[in-house]
Amino acid sequence: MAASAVAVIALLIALRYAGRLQMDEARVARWEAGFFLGAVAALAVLFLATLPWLPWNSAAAVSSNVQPVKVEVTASQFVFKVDGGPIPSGQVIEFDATATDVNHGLGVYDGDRLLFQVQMMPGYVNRYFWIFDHPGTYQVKCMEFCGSGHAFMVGKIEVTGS
Ligand SMILES: [Cu+2]
Repeated sequence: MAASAVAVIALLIALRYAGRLQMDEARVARWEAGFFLGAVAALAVLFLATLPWLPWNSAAAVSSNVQPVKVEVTASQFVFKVDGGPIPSGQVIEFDATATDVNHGLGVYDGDRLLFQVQMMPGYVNRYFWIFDHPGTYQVKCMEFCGSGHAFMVGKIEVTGS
């Protein structure tokens, strides 16, 4: 209520003085240009400063010359089959994900945190690169509704020390 009253009063004052206000358009244009350049510079600094913390390390893995460890993950109603490994932490892992029957989704979790997900399609191999930052048991959940057992379609990935 008080905020509305203040807004109405501010509006009335603005309308009262609207006609009298002399605007120096050149000055406003300079201020706008300065604000724009400042905002672009601030965003560029922010972007570059936070680049190392991007959650997608797939691009870094692909651009490195390291030979990845291949892991094939095949989904069928309602199981995951993981072939390959051992899967070491700190190394580039290439997940080749496919399905035998219907579309599924490969969602890899570290506890409650979803690390990444990849669509799994019959007749097509989706390739995804990931670097696990610590050893342990990671949970795999289906991310695509695939039938009556979808909610129970879970698996696991064991990641060893590097
Ligand atoms: Cu599913």
